[in-house]
Amino acid sequence: NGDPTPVPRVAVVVFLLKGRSLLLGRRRSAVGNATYALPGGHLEFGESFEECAAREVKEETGLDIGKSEFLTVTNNVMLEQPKKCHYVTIFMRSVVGVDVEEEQVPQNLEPNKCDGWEWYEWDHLPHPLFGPLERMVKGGFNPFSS
Ligand code: 8DG
Ligand code: MG
Ligand code: MG
Repeated sequence: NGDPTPVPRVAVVVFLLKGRSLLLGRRRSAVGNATYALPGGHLEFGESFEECAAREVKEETGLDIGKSEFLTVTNNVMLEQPKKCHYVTIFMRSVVGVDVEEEQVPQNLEPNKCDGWEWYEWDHLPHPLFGPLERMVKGGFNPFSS
């Protein structure tokens, strides 16, 4: 790619859980285009993981999440994408009805980046999932029992 010095970046993404479902949106991006991914984005200078999680979810879906908790971190080297990138990805969790008020409806606030947000049952996930998420699921990671 044309960037002079590529570096790893930190991303914070959120497993937003509601019953047996989680919130996914299909990406419109040079990274993982047309794959289903969690809400989230880049950690900004000075932010905590929790602050970043709440900010990104709000910006992208309009949902207000109260608390979120750290689940796990993965290293994602994606050199095959149209835009080569490398992310250290922090996975957080918020549960609707516990950390998030019910009755909030997700909105697609960044339609240039996402086709829309929907709740998907864990046992019937859409495909293709975004690579980093696909690898976790195939590896047996379960956000409901972590
Ligand atoms: P920002 O400008 O709002 O900070 O960034 P963004 O436009 O929201 O970035 P993003 O692509 O949604 O997220 C940043 C990176 O996080 C993404 O390019 C790769 C990494 N990432 C994963 N897994 C996931 C995931 O499930 N969802 C999202 N959104 N990003 C993920 O490794
Ligand atoms: Mg974002
Ligand atoms: Mg995002």
